[in-house]
Amino acid sequence: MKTKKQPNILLTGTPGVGKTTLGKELAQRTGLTYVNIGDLAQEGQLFDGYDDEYQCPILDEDRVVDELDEKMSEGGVIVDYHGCDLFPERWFDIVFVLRTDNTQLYTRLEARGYTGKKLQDNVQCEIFQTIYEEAMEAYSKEIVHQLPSNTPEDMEHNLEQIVHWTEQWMKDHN
Ligand code: DAT
Repeated sequence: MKTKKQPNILLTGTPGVGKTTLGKELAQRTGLTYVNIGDLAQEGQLFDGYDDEYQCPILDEDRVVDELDEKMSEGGVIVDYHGCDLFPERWFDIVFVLRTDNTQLYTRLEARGYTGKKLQDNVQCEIFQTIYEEAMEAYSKEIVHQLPSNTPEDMEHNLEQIVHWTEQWMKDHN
């Protein structure tokens, strides 16, 4: 097995919490590669059917994992997805679950065009901390961290924390 020179980071949480904004900026600041699972699936048509209720294609999880596995073993990847138990546990050195207050999240998802059941279910997903619990089940608890993502100050603080963590990881592993 190859030893990685850079860590792999998972950014997860309910849609709208700020994973994409954080992930892209983090990639800029660290030189790590940002991978948005939704975009990757779209590009490779890694889908397996269509969900009528949520009006979105269903991810073919096995093909997504196959597609990324080699890149992940090399290290230096920031993965962004609103779920986390589909990935192999060995992929990630750290997992961040972004969290947003439900009134804030409601406004963000409405602005994105979500309505009705899709809007309500996503806000409920955040209220019930579904993704956080999924992450705590799927990964070693010590590597799972929640980050508040309500304000631009939170965003900047999170960026600084993760950049710092990444630099430290590289010192320790090189
Ligand atoms: P996600 O990738 O989790 O779906 P996003 O990065 O697309 O979320 O962000 C959704 C919207 O919310 C976008 O307009 C940016 C805004 N946003 C994200 N995080 C924020 C924060 N910490 N403070 C203020 N606005 C934020």
